Amino acid sequence: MSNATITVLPGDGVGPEVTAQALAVLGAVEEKYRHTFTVHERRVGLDAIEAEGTAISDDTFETCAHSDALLFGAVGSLPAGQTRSGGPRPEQALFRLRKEFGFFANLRPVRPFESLYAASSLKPEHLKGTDMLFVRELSAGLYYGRLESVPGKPSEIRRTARGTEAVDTLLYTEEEIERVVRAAFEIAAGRERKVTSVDKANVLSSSVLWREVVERVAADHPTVTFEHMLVDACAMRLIRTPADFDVIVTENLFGDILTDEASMLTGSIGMLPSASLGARRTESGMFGLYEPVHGSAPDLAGQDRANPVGAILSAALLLRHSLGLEQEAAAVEEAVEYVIREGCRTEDIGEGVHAVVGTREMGRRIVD
Ligand code: GGG
Repeated sequence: MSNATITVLPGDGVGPEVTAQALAVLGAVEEKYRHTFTVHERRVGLDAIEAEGTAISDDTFETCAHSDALLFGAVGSLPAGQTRSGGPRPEQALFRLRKEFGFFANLRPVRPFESLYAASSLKPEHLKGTDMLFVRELSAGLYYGRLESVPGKPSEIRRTARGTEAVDTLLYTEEEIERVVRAAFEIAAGRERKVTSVDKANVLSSSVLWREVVERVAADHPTVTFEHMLVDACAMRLIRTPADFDVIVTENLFGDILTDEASMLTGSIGMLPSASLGARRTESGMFGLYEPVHGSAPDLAGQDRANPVGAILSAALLLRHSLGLEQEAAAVEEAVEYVIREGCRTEDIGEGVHAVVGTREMGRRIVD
C-alpha cells in the first residue's frame, strides 16, 4: 500500500480541466488498489500571478518540496494587455520548478495507438512499430543561458546605438550534458538498445561539446548502439521513418520542438505525457514533475473540449516513476488504449468520427 503525497498544480487555460481528469484517474487507482494519496492543490502560472503576484510563490514551492510527486497542468496565458517582453511570465513557474528541483531529464514517450493511425499525419505503413522515447535536457541551454553583461539574466532585449537588439545565450557545461546523456543510455539499455543523439554540431559549439560527451558515455555502454544526427535531419526522419528511432536524446530547445512534431504521429499533441526527473529519490522511486506536453490552449479553455489523455498518461508515469506502482501505471495505460480502441474520441483525434466526447466524458470512460 502506498501513502504518497502529491502536489497538484493545474495552472491556466485547459490545465485545470485536464488535471481534474488525471486526478479522477488517480482517485480510481487509490480505490481499486487501496492506496492513500494525500493531494495538495496550489496555484501556478497566470492563476498565481493574478492571485499572488508571482508565477509560483515560495509557499507553493515549499509544499512541492515536501511531496513525492508533482502533477502539473499547463501554463502560458499572459496577463491581459501584457506583452512577452515585460512583466511576470506564467512559464517562470515551470522554469523555477525545473531548475530548483534539478529536473534535468524530461521523458516524452511517443507511441501511436494502432486504433488512432487514421488520426495521424502519416500513413499506417509508416507508423507500424513506432515506439520512441525522447529524453529532452531540461535545465540548461537557451532557457537558462547566462548573459555576460547582466549576471543572473538568460536573455534581454536592449536598445543600443545600433538600434534595438535581442540576445539569448546557449550555454552547456560538460556536466549538464553528461548527466542527461547517461540517463538516456541507461534507459536505452532496458529498451531496444539504440540511442540517437540530436544536435547541430555543424554550427554550434555547444553541439560539438555535446558530441564529445556522447562518445565518451557511449564507450561505457558497449551493448547500446548510437548515432549522431543533425536536428534538421532528425526533423525529416521523424516523418519519413519514425519506426527507426528508439531513444532520442537532445538539448532543451531541440527537444521542445521535435516532440511537438512527433506528437503528430500519435494524432494530436493532446495525447503526449511527460515526466521530468532529476537525482532526488522518493521512498519508492524518483521525485518528479508530470505534465502533458501541450500548453494552456486558452482558445479551448472552459469549454470541455481539451483532450485529457496527455494528462492522464502523465499520471500513469507518476505512478510508475515516483511511486513505484508499475501494475497501476500499466492499468491506466491499458484503460486509455481500450477506451480509444472502443472508438471514444475528443475532437482533436476525432476526424471522421461523428460523436466526439468532451474532456469530462473521456476522463469518465477511462475511470470506468
Ligand atoms: N504542460 C506544458 C506546458 O504548460 N508548457 C508551457 C510552456 O511554455 N513550456 C515551456 C517548455 O516546456 O518549453
